[in-house]
Amino acid sequence: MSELILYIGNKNYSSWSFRPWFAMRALGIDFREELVPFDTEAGNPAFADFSPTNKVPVLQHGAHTIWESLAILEYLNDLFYEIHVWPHEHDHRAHARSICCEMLSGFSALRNECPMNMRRTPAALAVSDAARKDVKRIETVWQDCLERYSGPFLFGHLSAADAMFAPVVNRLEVYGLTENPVVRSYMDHMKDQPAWQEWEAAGLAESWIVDEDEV
Ligand SMILES: N[C@@H](CCC(=O)N[C@@H](CS)C(=O)NCC(=O)O)C(=O)O
Repeated sequence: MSELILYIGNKNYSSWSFRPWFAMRALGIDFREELVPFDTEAGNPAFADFSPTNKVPVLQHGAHTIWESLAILEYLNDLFYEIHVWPHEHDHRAHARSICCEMLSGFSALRNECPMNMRRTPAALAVSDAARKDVKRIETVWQDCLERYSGPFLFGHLSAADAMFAPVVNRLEVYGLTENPVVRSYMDHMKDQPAWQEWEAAGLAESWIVDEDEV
């Protein structure tokens, strides 16, 4: 099989890159990482060499280019069916896809006001009502999954759903946005994963600063 190459941005800030990277690393899918740092002044011209949208993440597999984090997870699910990137049962899978589409298209107040930032020292941030509403909805979504499928991940075993929400775990943590014990225990479990710790350590070691993501 051709090598899988995952193009990503900075580990400290690139929340969309984190999603497929975390899924691949945590699920044991072999790949080569190509990190292309953001160049905010020049508008990321280097991304044009590999990305049809000038955004990351992008997965290269032989002649195939796959972009958009969710499309990459779907591709991996098709390629490694035995790994179950999505939950095995079709109704669980439908539920997982629903919440991931909600993540992809929603929670814009939270995403805009609280960028993922692995290096940020946790400190409470006063956020808008819209961002608070996003947090409430995420707490409901996670709590429902954790109760229905008995944890410790959203659908029992680690899946694309955990990967799609991984940057939100960082946001809730570093901006002090939740005290919900069920949610906090899920966040702790995610942060304990070796894949999380590998990404976080690399993010902490980076020195690039993206001013607009420093809140
Ligand atoms: N919907 C896309 C979002 C990709 C995205 O916005 N990526 C950011 C990095 S986290 C990016 O490449 N930004 C560069 C830019 O907008 O110039 C996905 O799910 O992959």
